[in-house]
Amino acid sequence: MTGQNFIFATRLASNHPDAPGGGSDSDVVVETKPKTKRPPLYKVMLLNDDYTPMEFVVHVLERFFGKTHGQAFEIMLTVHKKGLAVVGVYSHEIAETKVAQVMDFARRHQHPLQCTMEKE
Ligand code: TYC
Repeated sequence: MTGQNFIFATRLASNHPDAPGGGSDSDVVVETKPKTKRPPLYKVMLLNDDYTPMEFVVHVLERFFGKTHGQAFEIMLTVHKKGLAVVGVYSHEIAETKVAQVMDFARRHQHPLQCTMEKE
């Protein structure tokens, strides 16, 4: 983050800064944080299991995460071998939507596939 922001605080009275010639040696410099904060991002992850077919996971990655077939196959294999993989990073609302879409799609097809999110 570039630059610090400062405000000048002062006692209210004859030395009020809004008054002409306001401010005095009693003014205090207060450091504040710049208030433009980026919103937090969330990792969306797929978890491995023993039952969900590989081709179903590949389809999920293409359909909900915009992966090409090659990318989807690679990510699916990573999940299969390592237990989980991050499949995308999104705002809280988008991540929640992705998780809900995948969980609903898996449930409707009676696969135990799990999708979770975690603050980055
Ligand atoms: N382990 C599954 C199988 O052998 C494949 C699989 C991959 C399941 C990724 C879930 O998130 C997953 N059929």
